[in-house]
Order: sequence, then C-alpha cells, then structure tokens
Amino acid sequence: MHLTANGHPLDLSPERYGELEPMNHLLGDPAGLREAMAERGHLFFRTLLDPETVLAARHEILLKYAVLGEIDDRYPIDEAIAGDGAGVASANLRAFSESVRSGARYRAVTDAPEVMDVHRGLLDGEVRSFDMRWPRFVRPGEGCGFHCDGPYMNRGTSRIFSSWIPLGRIERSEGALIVLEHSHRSDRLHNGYLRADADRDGLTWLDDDPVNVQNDYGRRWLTADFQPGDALFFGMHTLHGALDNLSATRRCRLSSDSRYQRVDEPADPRWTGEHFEGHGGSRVFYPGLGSWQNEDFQDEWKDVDEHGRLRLRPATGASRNDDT
Ligand SMILES: O=C(O)CCC(=O)C(=O)O
Repeated sequence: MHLTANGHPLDLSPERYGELEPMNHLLGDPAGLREAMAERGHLFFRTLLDPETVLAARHEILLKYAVLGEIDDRYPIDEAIAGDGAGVASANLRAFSESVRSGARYRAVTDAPEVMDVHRGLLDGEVRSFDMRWPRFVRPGEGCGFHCDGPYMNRGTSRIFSSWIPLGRIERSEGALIVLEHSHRSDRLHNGYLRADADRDGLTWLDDDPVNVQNDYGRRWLTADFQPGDALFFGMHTLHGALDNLSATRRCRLSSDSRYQRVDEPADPRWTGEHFEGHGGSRVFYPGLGSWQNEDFQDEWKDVDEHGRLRLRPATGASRNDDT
C-alpha cells in the first residue's frame, strides 16, 4: 500500500501509522466519552448513523455537483467519478455553496440525533451545531494540509468539538482523514500555534509533510477505511489532515465536517448567525484545485465577484509567459 499526504509519502511502519479504534462501547456513557476524548483527542465510531441517512445526503449533494460538471455523468452520479468541472467558472458559487450546506438531507446528517447525543455527552449540556457546515468534494489528486481546528473556531467559546463524517464509502487511498495520536497534548502546539487566531494572524497550514509533522508534534497517524454511517469526533487541539485522494477510478471523496458547542456559551461570529462572516471578504467555501488552471485554487475559500462568479487568476504558466 502506498499513501501520501500533500504528495509526501506516509511512513507506514507500525510505530508511525495505525488504525482508528472504534469506541462504540462508550455510546450512552457521557462520562466515559469525556474521559476517552481527554485521553485520546479523538473518538471514532462505526455505524453511528443510519447508512441510508448518509447515502441520502450523498445523493442530494452529488446531484448539485453534477449540475456543475464536477461529476462525469457517463457513470452513476452516486459513484462521484470526477468530471471536467466545465460549469464551475460560470456558476454562481455563492448560491451553490449555500445550497449544498443548507440541504435538508445533509442537515439530517450533521444534526442527526446520534451525532448530537455524542456532543451533548462530550460537552455535558445542550448543544448546537455551527450554522456553517463544511461539505467537501475532494477530487483525485487533492487532499488537505495539516492543522488544528482551534485557531479557526476560537472567537466564542473554546469548548468545541468537530465531527468528520464520510458521506459514502471512503477508503484510505481515496482521501480519508488522518489524526495524529497524542498531538492534542503537544506543549509545542499549546505554547504557540494554538494561541493564534487563524484570520487575524494569517495562518496557513502548519505543514504539508506528514513525517515532519509527526516528528514535531505526535506519534502515529491514525486512519481507517470509512463506511457510510461511521463518524470521527475530535477536539480543537488535535492535529489532523487528509490523505491524498489516489483513486484509480477517479472517484471523488465526499465528506462533511461540522462543529458543535453548548447553546449557553458564546459563538464565533465567523460561523454562526444568519449572515456569518466566514473568512471575510467575498470568498466562498469551494475547496480544491479543480481542473481549470487557476493558480489561486489550492485554497479552500475562493474569491467570487458580486454575482458569485469565480474571480479566475491566471495560471502560473500564463503569468510567466506574460512576464517574458
Ligand atoms: O476533510 C478534510 O479534508 C479536512 C477536514 C478537516 O480539516 C476538519 O474536519 O477539520
């Protein structure tokens, strides 16, 4: 097996890499959930959600991506085989992004009773999900840099947990999430990076090389082959990223990440409220490189004009030619 993150190979030796361990025996035991989260920095559950609920959300979202040409419709849409994305440059991406994240079937996943119950247990009180949700359509060749969620979410309370939920089967070679064991206790993270505010301090990914990251902040990278219904929960201090999507059949990875806090604690205005701010400016959440040669497309957030259309910047090759 060969796995990469941001193009860098993972060290798959047993002391550097392992399997997420399901914690289903703790369901219904709030104190046990809190203790295990404090100890591990993450909690993984097999078939926490009804797989049919998850697959209904998958279908709802993939239909929308198919409209943009992001899915090759010579294959069944639910297979999510990458298309040419021909409709992306002319679409209203602001409307698209809102349409995906506000879909009723998608919301039935992020706010599923089983998911809310775990967060209620972890936070020992009534909880809410953030108004922003992060559905991710990850094309072949794409992944995600290493980071902790804290600096991106910390303007209200710091007592927040994230849920990463595969919307369909995601094998590790198709871009599964990876969490770094023991990273939530790293003094180095707590004394520096975790004190930052991502927007105010202009944070970028902490690193893109999985071996450097584990040398500096933790032990083994943990992951799994995910099935519909599985869910991974983690805290704001847990270092994580994603494996690259190396699908041989050009299958895109569809997953969701969402955040939860107690209803009686202050919320981060970037992500909650009727018109939450996001990362400000005129940017919308539309992760990934795509195939349309925009040099600014590594970022998860894309600049759009007043009609929600992408502001395309010339690809590096083109600007180099212009310079000469
Ligand atoms: O799914 C991904 O690629 C990244 C998700 C993530 O960073 C998160 O859940 O915080």
